[in-house]
Amino acid sequence: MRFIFLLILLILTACQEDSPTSKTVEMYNASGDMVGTATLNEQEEGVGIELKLEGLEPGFHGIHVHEFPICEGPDFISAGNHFDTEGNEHGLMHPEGAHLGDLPNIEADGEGLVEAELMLAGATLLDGKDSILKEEGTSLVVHESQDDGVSQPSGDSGARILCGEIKRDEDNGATEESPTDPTDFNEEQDE
Ligand SMILES: [Cu+2]
Ligand SMILES: [Zn+2]
Repeated sequence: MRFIFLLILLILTACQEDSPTSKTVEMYNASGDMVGTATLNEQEEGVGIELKLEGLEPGFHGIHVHEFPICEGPDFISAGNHFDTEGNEHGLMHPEGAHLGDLPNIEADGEGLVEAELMLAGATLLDGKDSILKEEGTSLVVHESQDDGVSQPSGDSGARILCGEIKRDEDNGATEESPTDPTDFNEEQDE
Protein backbone atom coordinates (compact mmCIF):
# COMPACT_ATOMS: atom_id res chain seq x y z
CA MET A 1 0.00 0.00 0.00
CA ARG A 2 2.81 2.35 0.89
CA PHE A 3 4.24 1.76 -2.55
CA ILE A 4 1.03 2.84 -4.25
CA PHE A 5 0.90 5.90 -2.06
CA LEU A 6 4.42 6.85 -3.12
CA LEU A 7 3.54 6.22 -6.73
CA ILE A 8 0.57 8.59 -6.51
CA LEU A 9 2.79 11.20 -4.90
CA LEU A 10 5.27 10.82 -7.74
CA ILE A 11 2.59 11.24 -10.37
CA LEU A 12 1.21 14.32 -8.65
CA THR A 13 4.66 15.83 -8.46
CA ALA A 14 5.26 15.15 -12.13
CA CYS A 15 2.02 16.91 -13.04
CA GLN A 16 3.07 20.00 -11.17
CA GLU A 17 6.33 20.41 -13.00
CA ASP A 18 7.02 23.37 -15.17
CA SER A 19 6.13 21.78 -18.50
CA PRO A 20 2.40 21.50 -19.01
CA THR A 21 1.04 19.13 -21.64
CA SER A 22 -1.96 21.34 -22.23
CA LYS A 23 -2.38 25.06 -22.25
CA THR A 24 -5.06 27.57 -23.12
CA VAL A 25 -4.00 30.77 -24.87
CA GLU A 26 -6.28 33.81 -24.97
CA MET A 27 -6.43 35.57 -28.32
CA TYR A 28 -6.82 39.36 -28.51
CA ASN A 29 -7.56 41.74 -31.36
CA ALA A 30 -5.89 45.08 -32.07
CA SER A 31 -8.35 46.89 -29.77
CA GLY A 32 -7.44 44.61 -26.90
CA ASP A 33 -10.69 42.60 -26.89
CA MET A 34 -10.45 38.89 -26.24
CA VAL A 35 -11.93 37.20 -29.30
CA GLY A 36 -11.30 33.53 -28.63
CA THR A 37 -8.92 30.88 -27.45
CA ALA A 38 -6.33 28.45 -28.71
CA THR A 39 -6.03 25.26 -26.70
CA LEU A 40 -2.63 23.64 -27.09
CA ASN A 41 -2.10 19.94 -26.48
CA GLU A 42 1.11 17.99 -26.49
CA GLN A 43 0.80 15.15 -29.02
CA GLU A 44 3.07 12.63 -30.63
CA GLU A 45 3.50 14.57 -33.90
CA GLY A 46 3.73 17.98 -32.33
CA VAL A 47 1.49 20.49 -30.63
CA GLY A 48 -2.20 20.25 -31.48
CA ILE A 49 -4.04 23.58 -31.57
CA GLU A 50 -7.80 23.82 -31.12
CA LEU A 51 -8.81 27.22 -32.26
CA LYS A 52 -12.07 29.06 -31.54
CA LEU A 53 -12.27 32.64 -32.77
CA GLU A 54 -14.91 35.22 -33.59
CA GLY A 55 -15.10 38.59 -35.25
CA LEU A 56 -12.84 37.88 -38.23
CA GLU A 57 -13.42 38.91 -41.83
CA PRO A 58 -14.89 35.89 -43.64
CA GLY A 59 -12.29 34.01 -45.68
CA PHE A 60 -8.77 32.70 -45.24
CA HIS A 61 -6.22 34.04 -42.81
CA GLY A 62 -2.57 33.23 -42.25
CA ILE A 63 -1.62 32.04 -38.77
CA HIS A 64 1.84 31.43 -37.32
CA VAL A 65 3.68 30.94 -34.09
CA HIS A 66 5.91 33.98 -33.65
CA GLU A 67 9.12 34.16 -31.64
CA PHE A 68 8.25 36.41 -28.66
CA PRO A 69 5.40 36.11 -26.14
CA ILE A 70 4.61 39.82 -26.36
CA CYS A 71 1.31 40.93 -27.89
CA GLU A 72 1.31 44.71 -27.93
CA GLY A 73 -1.42 46.13 -30.13
CA PRO A 74 -2.45 47.48 -32.39
CA ASP A 75 0.23 46.12 -34.76
CA PHE A 76 1.64 43.22 -32.68
CA ILE A 77 5.11 43.87 -34.12
CA SER A 78 6.29 43.03 -30.59
CA ALA A 79 5.67 39.34 -31.36
CA GLY A 80 8.75 39.36 -33.61
CA ASN A 81 9.39 37.06 -36.57
CA HIS A 82 8.14 33.54 -37.10
CA PHE A 83 9.35 30.93 -34.63
CA ASP A 84 12.17 29.15 -36.44
CA THR A 85 14.83 26.86 -35.02
CA GLU A 86 16.59 25.79 -38.24
CA GLY A 87 17.19 28.96 -40.26
CA ASN A 88 14.58 27.86 -42.80
CA GLU A 89 12.73 30.00 -45.31
CA HIS A 90 9.09 30.88 -44.72
CA GLY A 91 6.26 28.82 -46.10
CA LEU A 92 4.76 25.35 -46.01
CA MET A 93 5.14 25.23 -49.82
CA HIS A 94 8.62 26.70 -49.96
CA PRO A 95 11.33 24.21 -51.01
CA GLU A 96 13.60 25.51 -48.24
CA GLY A 97 10.80 25.91 -45.74
CA ALA A 98 9.24 25.92 -43.46
CA HIS A 99 9.56 27.74 -40.17
CA LEU A 100 8.62 25.59 -37.22
CA GLY A 101 5.93 28.20 -36.49
CA ASP A 102 4.30 28.01 -39.94
CA LEU A 103 0.74 26.69 -40.04
CA PRO A 104 -1.89 26.13 -42.74
CA ASN A 105 -4.38 28.97 -43.29
CA ILE A 106 -7.56 29.07 -41.26
CA GLU A 107 -10.95 29.99 -42.73
CA ALA A 108 -13.53 32.20 -41.06
CA ASP A 109 -17.11 31.45 -42.07
CA GLY A 110 -19.73 33.99 -43.19
CA GLU A 111 -20.28 35.00 -39.57
CA GLY A 112 -16.59 35.55 -38.97
CA LEU A 113 -16.22 32.45 -36.81
CA VAL A 114 -13.36 29.99 -36.85
CA GLU A 115 -13.37 26.52 -35.38
CA ALA A 116 -10.29 24.66 -36.44
CA GLU A 117 -7.85 22.01 -35.32
CA LEU A 118 -4.29 22.53 -36.43
CA MET A 119 -1.07 20.62 -35.87
CA LEU A 120 2.19 22.42 -35.25
CA ALA A 121 4.26 19.48 -36.43
CA GLY A 122 7.61 18.92 -34.78
CA ALA A 123 7.05 21.40 -31.96
CA THR A 124 6.59 20.61 -28.29
CA LEU A 125 5.36 22.14 -25.04
CA LEU A 126 8.02 20.18 -23.16
CA ASP A 127 11.67 21.15 -22.88
CA GLY A 128 14.06 21.29 -25.82
CA LYS A 129 15.04 23.46 -28.73
CA ASP A 130 11.70 23.01 -30.48
CA SER A 131 9.70 23.99 -27.42
CA ILE A 132 7.25 26.84 -27.96
CA LEU A 133 7.55 27.50 -24.22
CA LYS A 134 11.33 27.80 -24.19
CA GLU A 135 12.90 30.91 -22.70
CA GLU A 136 10.05 33.38 -22.28
CA GLY A 137 7.76 31.58 -24.70
CA THR A 138 6.24 32.47 -28.09
CA SER A 139 2.96 33.80 -29.47
CA LEU A 140 0.20 32.82 -31.86
CA VAL A 141 -0.58 35.47 -34.49
CA VAL A 142 -3.45 35.62 -36.99
CA HIS A 143 -3.10 37.79 -40.11
CA GLU A 144 -5.48 39.87 -42.15
CA SER A 145 -5.00 37.89 -45.38
CA GLN A 146 -4.08 34.40 -46.43
CA ASP A 147 -0.55 33.08 -46.37
CA ASP A 148 0.53 32.09 -49.89
CA GLY A 149 2.96 29.56 -48.46
CA VAL A 150 6.06 30.85 -50.30
CA SER A 151 6.56 34.63 -50.14
CA GLN A 152 9.14 35.98 -47.67
CA PRO A 153 9.03 36.72 -44.85
CA SER A 154 5.40 35.98 -44.02
CA GLY A 155 3.55 34.63 -47.04
CA ASP A 156 2.20 38.05 -47.99
CA SER A 157 -0.41 37.61 -45.29
CA GLY A 158 -0.71 41.29 -44.39
CA ALA A 159 -1.26 42.94 -41.04
CA ARG A 160 -1.25 41.08 -37.76
CA ILE A 161 -4.82 41.24 -36.48
CA LEU A 162 -4.93 38.83 -33.51
CA CYS A 163 -2.31 37.78 -31.03
CA GLY A 164 -2.09 35.43 -28.06
CA GLU A 165 0.86 34.98 -25.73
CA ILE A 166 2.12 31.43 -25.27
CA LYS A 167 4.07 31.37 -22.05
CA ARG A 168 4.52 29.62 -18.77
CA ASP A 169 2.64 31.29 -16.01
CA GLU A 170 0.94 30.42 -12.77
CA ASP A 171 -2.58 31.50 -13.58
CA ASN A 172 -2.87 29.63 -16.85
CA GLY A 173 -2.43 26.11 -18.11
CA ALA A 174 -0.39 23.91 -15.80
CA THR A 175 -2.99 23.89 -13.06
CA GLU A 176 -5.69 22.29 -15.18
CA GLU A 177 -4.69 18.72 -14.49
CA SER A 178 -3.23 18.85 -11.01
CA PRO A 179 -5.79 16.81 -9.13
CA THR A 180 -5.68 17.04 -5.40
CA ASP A 181 -8.68 15.27 -4.05
CA PRO A 182 -7.62 14.66 -0.44
CA THR A 183 -10.00 11.74 -0.08
CA ASP A 184 -7.79 9.69 -2.40
CA PHE A 185 -5.01 9.95 0.14
CA ASN A 186 -7.18 9.11 3.11
CA GLU A 187 -8.33 5.89 1.52
CA GLU A 188 -4.79 4.77 0.93
CA GLN A 189 -3.65 5.67 4.40
CA ASP A 190 -6.42 3.67 6.07
CA GLU A 191 -4.70 0.44 5.10
CU1 LIG B 1 2.47 35.53 -38.54
ZN1 LIG C 1 7.12 31.53 -41.51
